[in-house]
Amino acid sequence: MASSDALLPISAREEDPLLSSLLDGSRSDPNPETPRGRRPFKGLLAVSFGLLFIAFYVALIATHDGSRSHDAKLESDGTATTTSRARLAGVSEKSNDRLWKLSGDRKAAAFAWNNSMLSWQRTAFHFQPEQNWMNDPNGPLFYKGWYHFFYQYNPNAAVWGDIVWGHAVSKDLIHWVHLPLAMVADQWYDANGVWTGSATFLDDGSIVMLYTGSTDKSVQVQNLAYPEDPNDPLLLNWVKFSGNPVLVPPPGILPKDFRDPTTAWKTSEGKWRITIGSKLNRTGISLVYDTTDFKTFEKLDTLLHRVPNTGMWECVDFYPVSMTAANGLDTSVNGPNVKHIVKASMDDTRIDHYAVGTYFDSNGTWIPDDPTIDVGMKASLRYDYGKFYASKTFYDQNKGRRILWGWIGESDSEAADVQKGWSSLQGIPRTVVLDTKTGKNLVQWPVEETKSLRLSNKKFDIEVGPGKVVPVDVDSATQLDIEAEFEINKESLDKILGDTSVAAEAEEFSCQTSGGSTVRGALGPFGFSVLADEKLSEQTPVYFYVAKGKDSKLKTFFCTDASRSSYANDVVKPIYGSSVPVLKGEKLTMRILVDHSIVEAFGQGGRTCITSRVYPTKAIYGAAKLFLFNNAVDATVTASFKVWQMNSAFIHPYSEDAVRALSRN
Ligand code: DQQ
Repeated sequence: MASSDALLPISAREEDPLLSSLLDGSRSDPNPETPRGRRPFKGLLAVSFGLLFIAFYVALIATHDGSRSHDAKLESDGTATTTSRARLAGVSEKSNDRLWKLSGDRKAAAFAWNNSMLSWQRTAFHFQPEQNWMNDPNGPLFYKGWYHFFYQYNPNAAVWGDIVWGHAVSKDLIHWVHLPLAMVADQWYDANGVWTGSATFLDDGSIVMLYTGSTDKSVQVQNLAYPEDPNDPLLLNWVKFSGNPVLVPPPGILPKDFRDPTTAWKTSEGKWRITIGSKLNRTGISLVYDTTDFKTFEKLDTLLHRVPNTGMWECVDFYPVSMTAANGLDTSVNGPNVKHIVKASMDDTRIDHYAVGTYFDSNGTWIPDDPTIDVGMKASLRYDYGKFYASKTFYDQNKGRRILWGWIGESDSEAADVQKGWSSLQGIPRTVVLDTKTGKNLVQWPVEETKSLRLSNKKFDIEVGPGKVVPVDVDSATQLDIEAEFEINKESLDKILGDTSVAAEAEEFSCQTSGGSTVRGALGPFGFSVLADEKLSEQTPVYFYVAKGKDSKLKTFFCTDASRSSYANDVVKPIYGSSVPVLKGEKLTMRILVDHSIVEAFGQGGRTCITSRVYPTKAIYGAAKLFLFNNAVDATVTASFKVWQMNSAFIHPYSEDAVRALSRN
């Protein structure tokens, strides 16, 4: 591979060793692992844990003060205190601020953001609250003609803390009206936060919501809530069950390691079953409970699953996928031609990992099809190779599909978030199905309603020779939907495959560590540079890199390189990506959604997805451009693509008029 700084003029990129080690997922393990096969809940241990548990439960119920003292304790700049608050509370925090301060830029002053730059970062068609902090998606559902979206929300600041449930409704998952907060922290059992939870439809069509409360003593417990008026399609008011909490940490589980109940599914015996993420030492685990009424629960002796050395599992998701059909499955569906997905959000790395496997109804366990890529292992599959965390799916009975929501955090500093007054987005909701062609991975795709935002489009067929950069003539490049097919010219392919002097590189290549889009290989990289200024001094390339392997076969990688996305020094600018399966006869395809500070990229129909947050300082407003590039040394590439300008979504504050306007659409 050669490097070509001349082709794509850029400012030099500095590696951030601290960031690399975090993204890398390499971790040291201070605690000895629970030996394989040892059952931590059994035998003598269980007796002592049992006694401890009774004492703990009595203390938990007896010592709560029944009221909530809840002062906002944010520092004026919202940084250091917030970080430690989240960590102390036992949940994910935002750590970019610390990251850049500890990186090579630590002596430099933070970039001087002005209001015009910060205003541009707000998105036009992604879901976000009017202001302040948002994190995990919660309890998504479709009810009486409305999509409901709940989310972790801080009503008081643009940083994590004081968490309650925000709520919004939509007819199409694109246009939204914000509603009043669904649940606030007004009980001892959620005084330190109304944390993540999920919805279940009971057999009679009524809804129950299970969520984690962080109690007045910061113990993680599970609570039950339900709509006050089932006839209200907007589900405005929620009642918390008088007998809450319905579940407390079981023996052997630490008080801050028990959170995020899933949607329930039916067992063959007709009971409801849920799973809840936790950890035992460094082993990530998913506990399983059966219930008939959501008020009393029976804990299974077995775990849904466990993976050593993966740390705390947050926001576990568990659902069936069809091996044959393209539609989604309701959570309780099981049987032949059904596989089950386990997804866990790794608290240590902030990565959502999933695996495809087999579920056993009889004892509530699940095993991965391929144990070498089990949930949370370094090589395991990810929903998204960029910024995407604490995701949750739901079955949309309206359209017979399963939809995935993911929290897209910021990659800038907390100081900048405080200055702009908001933090975080939700990704465009994606349909998620098993890839029936490979049988090994999921495919994700923006919900079809996204197309309703498409305005004018332009179609292009462009042949790009090695080392060429071509401006793409679109009026404005800040809100785009791009669909493209690439074909490497046959002579180039034959030449490379037949030429033994061309070294194999597929085994060593990785988007993250192989130098990004300026490094020139025989057959790549090629793709688009989005959010680029005229001189390409800022740009975010989204590209394929095709590499020859030792077996002389080609392997394709799909990457996004944010390392030159901004002149600012106080943002994290990673190179993201992974390999992507390309089957015989398939062209290389990509789709990219650009919406101000977010770039979502879908490779090969959504087999590999990459979401990036980028914060250009020059390539904004009218100065944001789109380029096509081919940085390969040997290959000529033909790109056939369409670019749509994207409309802004209607995302309005709560009023009856706004709800009426949305119902008319
Ligand atoms: N966020 C919630 C927790 C969850 C974490 C708190 C994941 O319930 O584990 O805001 O981002």
